[in-house]
Amino acid sequence: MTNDLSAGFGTKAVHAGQSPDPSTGAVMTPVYFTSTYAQAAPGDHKGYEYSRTHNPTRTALQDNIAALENGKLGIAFASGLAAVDAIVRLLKPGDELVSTNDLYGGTYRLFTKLFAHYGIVFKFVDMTDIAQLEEALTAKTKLVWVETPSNPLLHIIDIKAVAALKKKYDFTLVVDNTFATPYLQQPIHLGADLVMHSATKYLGGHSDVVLGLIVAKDESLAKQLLFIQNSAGAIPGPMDCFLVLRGIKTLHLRMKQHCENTKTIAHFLQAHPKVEKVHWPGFSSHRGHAIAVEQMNGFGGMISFIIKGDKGADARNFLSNLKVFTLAESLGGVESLCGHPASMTHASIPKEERIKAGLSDSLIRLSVGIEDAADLQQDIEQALSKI
Ligand code: P1T
Repeated sequence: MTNDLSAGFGTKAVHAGQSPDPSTGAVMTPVYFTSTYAQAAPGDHKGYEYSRTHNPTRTALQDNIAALENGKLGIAFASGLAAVDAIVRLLKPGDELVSTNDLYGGTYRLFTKLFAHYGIVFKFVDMTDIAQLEEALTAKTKLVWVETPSNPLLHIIDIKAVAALKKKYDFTLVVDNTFATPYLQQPIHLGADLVMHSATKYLGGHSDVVLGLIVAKDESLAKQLLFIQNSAGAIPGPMDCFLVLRGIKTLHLRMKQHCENTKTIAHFLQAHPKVEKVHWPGFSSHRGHAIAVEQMNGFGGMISFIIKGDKGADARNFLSNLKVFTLAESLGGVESLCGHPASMTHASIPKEERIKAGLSDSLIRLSVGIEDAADLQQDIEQALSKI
């Protein structure tokens, strides 16, 4: 079964793109460790010539994510940032890309420190206010980049409202769906042209692989991206593709637990006397709550928050005192992680820009895992008690 759109999410997660190996009956997709494929006569092959262009393990993963995101084609890359890089290569000097102003620091760095040198113009706007987005759009805008929920402030952008602007302006809408995953949010249904993932996070799910994915809604964009994938060559190896395929088989189960645990922790933090502000789209007081209810099937596994009166020192102490949460970059694994965006994942954004976007030195980010929520809560309580 490759792309049976009538099947439920869990069924597609387990089976899409995969069927027992015809030569042996192996139920799990083999890891094809080969760089090349025998040809019977020049040009007479079975659809596989060279592994930069095609590899059967990668094909299975690409078909699987295309089915989950309801797109035409999946295209896999060596990392999430390699996937971002491939998308920006669709542009030419003079073209403009308008992006959300709260986004992963590495994406910001790639835009402003690498691609800006090639004459592509980047604008960062607060898209929680669609009027601000429309103000930034011009005839030169070729791409609109939406990260929702955003990293690390959990802003929610109305994908349908952004897509509605395509009637008036001619741009390709990209949604970085890393925080939500297709289990919680399906951007193509909401009007996106491309969906991008750091599969390193929830899709892989076990913090053991780095990989990026794109799903294209239509054939023409898919072809251009396949050309870039083959020409620039930033492909993942077959073992990495296998690990993500295996991770995705439990995505729906893991996401349910991430959402449930995160709800418990968010409410616990919100009620704690030492906590000033909690960012989590599940609160009815969250600015994007109504949109999240509309466009997501749950509020995800990420929280960011600030300790009362903190200038940054308390955040650092708190993070060093956690025992069950591991202080580390990344997110989306079964284990809980914590981080300090200002000095870790978003350190590449100049301080002035960070502060302008609301990302202060006191912000703490949690990736809530699937351990027992009571243990996670106790861990946070003991770390806060030392402040
Ligand atoms: O790390 P990589 O697989 O290259 O993916 C980059 C990326 C893209 N988009 C989003 C929303 C991301 O969160 C990331 C990577 N983020 C982290 C490593 C982090 O800790 O936030």
